[in-house]
Amino acid sequence: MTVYQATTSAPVNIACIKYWGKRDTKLILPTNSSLSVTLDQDHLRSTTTSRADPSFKKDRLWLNGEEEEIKEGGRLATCIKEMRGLRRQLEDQDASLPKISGYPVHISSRNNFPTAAGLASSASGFAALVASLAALYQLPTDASRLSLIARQGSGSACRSLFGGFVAWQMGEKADGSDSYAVQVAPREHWPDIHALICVVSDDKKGTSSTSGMQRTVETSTLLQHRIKHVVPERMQKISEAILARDFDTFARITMQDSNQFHAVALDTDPPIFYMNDVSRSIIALIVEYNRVAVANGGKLKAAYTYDAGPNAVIYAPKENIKEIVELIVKYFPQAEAFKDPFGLFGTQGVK
Ligand code: 2P0
Repeated sequence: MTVYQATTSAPVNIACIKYWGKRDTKLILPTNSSLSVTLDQDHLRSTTTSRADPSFKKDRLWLNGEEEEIKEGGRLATCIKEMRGLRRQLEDQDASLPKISGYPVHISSRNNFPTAAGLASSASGFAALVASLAALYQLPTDASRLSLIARQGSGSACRSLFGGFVAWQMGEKADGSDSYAVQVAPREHWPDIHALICVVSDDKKGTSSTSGMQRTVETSTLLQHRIKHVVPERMQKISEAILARDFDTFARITMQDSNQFHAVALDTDPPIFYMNDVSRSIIALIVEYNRVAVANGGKLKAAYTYDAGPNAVIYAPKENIKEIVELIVKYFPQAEAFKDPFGLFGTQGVK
C-alpha cells in the first residue's frame, strides 16, 4: 500500500520593518509592507509531517504533541482547504494522479524553541504546514504562490517560505492576490550579517499579536502616520541597503522601525507593553556600543530589534558578535543561564 506522507521544516524570521495591523482580518491583509531576515539555525525551526490516508476519519493536527482543534473556517482549516484545492486542480488535469485530495490528513508539527515567546512560532509553524502539504500533494513549489496561503495562517508566516532577506508586499487588491512574499536577496548575498538572540523571557506573551494589532488599528493615530508616511520609504531604503550590503543604513532603519512599532503599541488604547526593563537595558547597551564606535570615527556595529515580546534580536556583522556576547554577559551575568535550556543564546547564522 502506498503511504502518502511528507515532512518539511521552516525557520523563524525576524522582521526589520514590522508588520503590525490588518486591513482585512479574514484574508490577513496587512496595513503596511514588511521586511525580515530568515534565520538559518537548526534550533529555531518548525518541523511538520503531513499524511493523507483514506482510513482517517477527519483532518487532525498536533502541535508539540498536543492535539489542536481545527476549527471550521479558522486559519488552519483555511490553509488545509486551499492546499487541498490546489491538489484537486492537479488531479483534475491529470487523471493518472492518485486522488489523495479526497483523503483526510493528519498533521504533526513541532517547534524546537518555546512557543509564543515572541519568537514568531506562528511564522515558522504555518510556513512548515504549507510547505509540508505542498510536498505531500506534490505541488509545484513556487514560494511566492505558497506564501499567499501561508499568509492566511499567520501574516508573518508568508515571509518564512524564503531564506535570506524577504519582503512581504502588502498589495492593494481586496482579494489579497497581490499580498505575498518575495526574496529581496538570498542569504549568500550578505553572509556576514548574523543574528544574536537574547532570550529575556520564555513566558507566553501577555497580549497576542492578532488581538493587539487589531486594537492598534482601531485606536492608534500614530499607526496611521506610520502606514502612510514612514513605512513605504523605509521599505525602499532598507532594500537598497541590503542590496548594497550597507550595514550602517540597515542598522539605523532596523532600530528606528523597532522603536516605532513599540511606540505604536504604546499608542494603543489600552496601551500594550512588550518590552521590559531588561529589554530596555539591552537597547541602552547597544546604543552606547554604537555611540563609542561612531565617536571613534567608525560606523554602527549592531542593531537591536524587538517583536511582540521582551526578547532582543541583535543583528551585527560577524566580526562584532563575540564582542557583543561578551558585553551582554558582562552586564547581564544571568544571561549565562539562558544558554542551555533552549540553546537560543549565541550567534545565530541567518539564511
Ligand atoms: C513581524 N510581528 O513583522 C511583526 C513584528 C510581531 C511584531 O508578525 O495575526 O503572528 O497571525 O497575522 O503574524 C506578529 O504577527 O500575526 C508579527 P497574525 P503574526 O514579524
